Amino acid sequence: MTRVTGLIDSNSLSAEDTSVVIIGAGPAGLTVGNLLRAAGVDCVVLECESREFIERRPRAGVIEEWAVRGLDRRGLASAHLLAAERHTACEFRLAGERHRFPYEELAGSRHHVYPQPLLVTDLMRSYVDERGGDLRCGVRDVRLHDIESERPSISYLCPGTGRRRLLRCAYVAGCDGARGVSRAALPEGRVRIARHDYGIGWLALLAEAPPSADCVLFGVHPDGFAGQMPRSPEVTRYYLQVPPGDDPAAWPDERVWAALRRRLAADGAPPPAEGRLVEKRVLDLHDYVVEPMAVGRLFLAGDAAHLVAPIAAKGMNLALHDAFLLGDALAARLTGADPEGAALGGYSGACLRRVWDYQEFSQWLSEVYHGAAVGDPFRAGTAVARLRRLFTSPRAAAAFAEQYLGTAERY
Ligand code: RFL
Repeated sequence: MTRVTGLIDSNSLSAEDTSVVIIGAGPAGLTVGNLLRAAGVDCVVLECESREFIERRPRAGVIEEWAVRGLDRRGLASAHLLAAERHTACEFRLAGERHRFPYEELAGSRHHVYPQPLLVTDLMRSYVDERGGDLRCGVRDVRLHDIESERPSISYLCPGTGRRRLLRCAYVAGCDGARGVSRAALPEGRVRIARHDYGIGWLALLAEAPPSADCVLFGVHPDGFAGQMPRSPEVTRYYLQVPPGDDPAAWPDERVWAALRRRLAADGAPPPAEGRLVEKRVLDLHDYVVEPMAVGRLFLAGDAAHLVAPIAAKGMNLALHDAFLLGDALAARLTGADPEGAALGGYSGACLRRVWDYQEFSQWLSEVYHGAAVGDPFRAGTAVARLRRLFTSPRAAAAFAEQYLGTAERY
């Protein structure tokens, strides 16, 4: 376990030793923490929010089946996750027509409908309550030191005392999401950060209302994209394409529901069921990728390393993929199963193949969703052709299903 080794300098920094410090208790950080604890490796998870807050934060809603299997193989899939509702199809709506896309038949795989707060709660329970993992919530001003040395350290302000504390470790897992400190701690010139801005906004909405269909809906409309993602029988996520930087206040509830009704309208389809809108915020769609995902003893995972706009519902799946590889590689290195750290050495390359594939798919899908609404008749024509190809070419449909479910055999 973590050992307190006493004071190390005149500022009364109390220093402790542990094997791995994990910054961030999202899906990536908690998965890495669980894998380390299961292997008997000591670690500390530092999180700036409270446990209650992160167990309720609404975000993703679906997990690809390979990721559920990955969790299950590592003893991290709860009975609820394994029994969760599965999605086997999605539906595109275009020019008043409904096109159901039965992806399970094509890819042999499904999505599990399991909102991110439930997964985080499961992982938290397993890490803290079952495995006795060390989680420190509410920490402030986390700083990374000496990440290119063999003994990096992390310091932070303790919420209870307001004092700075120091954790010395062998490895650091930077799992602190898009706004964390890990990425910023990478030494200049050692990584490349590739970024893509879509120039498109999405109004992200959560409604206390049942979904109006049993699957995800994608509305392709000249006014802009609209999406409906069932979360539970009581809660539904909606997205509306809006100008980037738009003010959510410009979208009073009546305007939201009118736009959803119009953009999702199709023959014989019921209108969206209305309910209280409990989240309303504008996302400016963008992606980035950090290459490589590791420098010295700092390994990034999840959104800290790459952001993929929620266009194809990929972010949490990528975070889990990274966490499986990183947790397994760190455990192997620290238990002596992989004394040379070969898996850690291959970590970044192994993650990035899936990351870039998902980024490319999101870009491709973005054009399908948004091309009809950019005001350029040429792009509108090619976007609709892209979509129609899915309903006329079995090979194109199969390729789409494989990318949508992430089932390619090798990346
Ligand atoms: P997270 O979940 O952001 O967790 C990072 C954690 O780090 C903490 N933190 C810090 N802790 C200590 N010190 C600091 N300085 C810190 N700074 C931050 C944070 O409080 C947090 O607890 O990152 P992680 O683990 O990499 O997981 C990534 C996923 O959360 C993300 O990719 C998904 O939510 C993306 N996403 C979706 N992904 C899917 O696979 N399917 C979906 O359907 C889907 N829908 C979505 C989404 C993201 C959305 N937002 C955030 C734009 C829908 C939305 C609206």
